[in-house]
Amino acid sequence: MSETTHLYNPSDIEPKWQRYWEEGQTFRATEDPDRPKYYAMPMFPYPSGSGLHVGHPESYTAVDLVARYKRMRGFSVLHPMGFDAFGLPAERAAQRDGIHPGVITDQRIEYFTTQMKAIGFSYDWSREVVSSHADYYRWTQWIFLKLYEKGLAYLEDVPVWWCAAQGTVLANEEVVDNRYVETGDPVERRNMRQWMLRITDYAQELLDDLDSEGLQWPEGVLEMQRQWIGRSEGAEVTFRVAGQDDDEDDRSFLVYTTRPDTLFGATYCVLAPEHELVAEITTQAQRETVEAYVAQATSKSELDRQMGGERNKTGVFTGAYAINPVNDERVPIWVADYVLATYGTGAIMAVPAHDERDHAFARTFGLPIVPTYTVPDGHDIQAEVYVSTSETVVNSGQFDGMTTAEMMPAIIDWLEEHGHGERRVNFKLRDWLFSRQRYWGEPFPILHITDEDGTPTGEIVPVPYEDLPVELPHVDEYKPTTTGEPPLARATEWLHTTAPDGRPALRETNTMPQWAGSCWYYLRYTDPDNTTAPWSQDRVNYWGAVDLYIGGVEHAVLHLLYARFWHKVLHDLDLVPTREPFMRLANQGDILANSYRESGGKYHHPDDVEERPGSPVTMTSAHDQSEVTTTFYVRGTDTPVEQKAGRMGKSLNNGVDPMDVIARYGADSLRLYEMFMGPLEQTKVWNTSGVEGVHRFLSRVWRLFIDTDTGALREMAAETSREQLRALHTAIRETTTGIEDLKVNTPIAKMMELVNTCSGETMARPEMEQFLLILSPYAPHLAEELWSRMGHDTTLAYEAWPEWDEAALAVDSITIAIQVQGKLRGTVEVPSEASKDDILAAAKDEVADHLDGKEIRKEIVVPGRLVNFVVG
Ligand code: ANZ
Repeated sequence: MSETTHLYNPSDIEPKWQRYWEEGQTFRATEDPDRPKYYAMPMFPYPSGSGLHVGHPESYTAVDLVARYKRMRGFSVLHPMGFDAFGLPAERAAQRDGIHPGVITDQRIEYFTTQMKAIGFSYDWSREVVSSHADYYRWTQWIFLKLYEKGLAYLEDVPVWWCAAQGTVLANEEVVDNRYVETGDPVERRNMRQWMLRITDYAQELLDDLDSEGLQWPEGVLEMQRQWIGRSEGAEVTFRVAGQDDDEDDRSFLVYTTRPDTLFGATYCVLAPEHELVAEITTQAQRETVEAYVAQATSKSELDRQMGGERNKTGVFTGAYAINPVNDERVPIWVADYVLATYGTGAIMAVPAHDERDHAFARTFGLPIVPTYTVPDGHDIQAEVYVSTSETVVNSGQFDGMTTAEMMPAIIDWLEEHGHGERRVNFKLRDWLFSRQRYWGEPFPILHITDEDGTPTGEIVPVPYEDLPVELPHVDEYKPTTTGEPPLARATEWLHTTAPDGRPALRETNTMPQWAGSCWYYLRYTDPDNTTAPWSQDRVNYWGAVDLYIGGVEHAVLHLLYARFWHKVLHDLDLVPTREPFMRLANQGDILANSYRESGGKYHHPDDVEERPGSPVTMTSAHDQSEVTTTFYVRGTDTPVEQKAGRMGKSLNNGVDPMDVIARYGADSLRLYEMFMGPLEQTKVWNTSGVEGVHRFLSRVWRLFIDTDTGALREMAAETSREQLRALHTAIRETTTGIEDLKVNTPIAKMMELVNTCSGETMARPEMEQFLLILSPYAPHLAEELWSRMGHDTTLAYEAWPEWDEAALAVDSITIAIQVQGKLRGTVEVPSEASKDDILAAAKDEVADHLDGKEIRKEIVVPGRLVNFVVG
């Protein structure tokens, strides 16, 4: 037999072990009451058309390490995978290709599954969930009905972005400059009847529980959630509208302010353009200007309005005045779009001296600026805002002289006593717009009662629980109807139905947004085949909250907030045992890849590019038209291309398919490289030649165990040397703490050091086995193979995780005498194998007094015994 056949060859090993795990159901999770549980999962993917790229397995591998480690620690581990399968891209593909999105989605899931299995993740595949399958979304509908029964789901006319070309409502983030960012289609503001979820009922709880004991989330994510919930404390203050021509006027409006302490400095008020008083109070002279302003302001998105920047504040005077309740002064009422209709009361008192936006506005329109705090010497309040509150209250009548801490309660008490206002807490969080005019989503289990000619009466009836699921009907086209109804209205037979009491009814034609399915999938994993309930109490009580959840930071707000909201509702219904769904959260950093673009703008795949270091050339960058020098060319041509790292994907044509990496280096190398690239949470640039490095390491591991001439297991040493033992136990310690702390890259370096220390010499059998066990979460195929060649006939997945021995880590030390000019001046303890440089550094430190100010002429080191410094 030729020598090479016995080298490390992952393709001989990996499929075999994947089959073994699958056939033996090695990773099947069991609700074992005698063992502690551990529940670990990555965020499930959307099965896109391009399959997994090498960015996905990063978080998957990290969770897999922990899952494998915890099994070896005696935990009963639940480590599941599923698919977030509803969504717009599949619907688009369906429109384009005329294939049902369900068919397209299931094909894509199949490819994703093949890829995942080829990487050797230890999922319990029997628990797979697919959010677009009726046996899953039946329960999404079930939960919706629970929300509806609790009064947490309601229909409302809301201004939405309507994109006629796409026939759908878009989210605020999808609209820029009145166009849909993806397609450039124009969008318009429209009031439409939409399903809303009353997440605001849970605002305080969603905020408070971020501080729950045991919740281990990145501080950045906690802060993003807090900001999004946006709790603020302040007061609502009533401003009366001043009578025109000195007549009495009994109209008034409320403003919301977080700074009632500055009330004496309120020199004008602003109403949001949508405020109901605007039309009423605007004077004849101002009417035309105000109407024109209101019309253009309401067509902008909230984001655009807030992003307007301090410099280009816009607004118009209504001609009317209000009375400031604290000093009875008449202040002008303006309309401006920096005040949002949907926050607070939709009206503000403006304090230009102490608020940046108000200051900019007052400067633009020449409104008075009156400070209510002393400002530092030399600070010109007319030119510059003063937002600090540390000074003393002024211009505020009886309150003058107070500090902010005194003023705040004093003024609120005064307002409450005089009936001019009251304390008030506000949240930025809005109710959740929960319907979409799309096909590929969960149908609502809702019926609209109609009269005999089919006109809805406005009465709504939920579909009875026993009639779930309301299955997605087949439609001839995945487009809105010609009258602008959502695509489901095309399914006329499905659409017309009867209510449980026999009255004619129409089905709801909106579908749920893509977020719905991901709000509760972690609960379904506990009991995925249940046909009588979304999950059984026993199962969900056993698994409890998810112990480890890893996914992209792009989900720091919405997905996590929505899932927490549903979880809390379910908890209030006694359906789940915990108040929070995810105890420990971690985010993986993006994996970027170099992209290669020619001057004309076209991207070439990295495989089609070659570097010619000797032939640099200047080209025009398609990114910013600058002149750049490059040494990269489209393979076999003279077309230069510019290299730039970016997110992997179709648009940059730089995706790396894990299957290609596996074909070249094997899954274990892929896994190891994913972890070796750097700290989990950091952004990293993929570099295929880096995979080669870890592959070489695994080949060395192979050669440590296997005689590559014969293919037989090598003879193990009778004894493990002191150095080997120390390197091994260092690796055990680092791997243990590294996996526990999700510092998944550092253990690899220690394992590499161990193999270096061995330099081809085996350790004794027990130590060789310990090494395999700690390697196994990273390179499970190789570890299983070598484990079985060591003579074991069962998987190592449930072997006890090795403990490190402090004694083995201890370093022998020796005492070195230190002489200066041959005279003994001290001693130092150093590790027995300390380098000459280390010994010298320690020695100099010890006798620093004797060397002070003197030039060292000579350093004599007698290894293991003494150091002598010759000075002069
Ligand atoms: C007077 C004042 C003086 C304010 C001052 C701030 C500083 P947060 O903390 O975000 O809740 N405001 C209230 N409703 C608004 C709306 N619908 N659109 C735009 N701005 C609105 O902010 C509350 C503050 O934002 C309120 O306190 C109000 O301005 C403004 F030195 O009132 B303040």
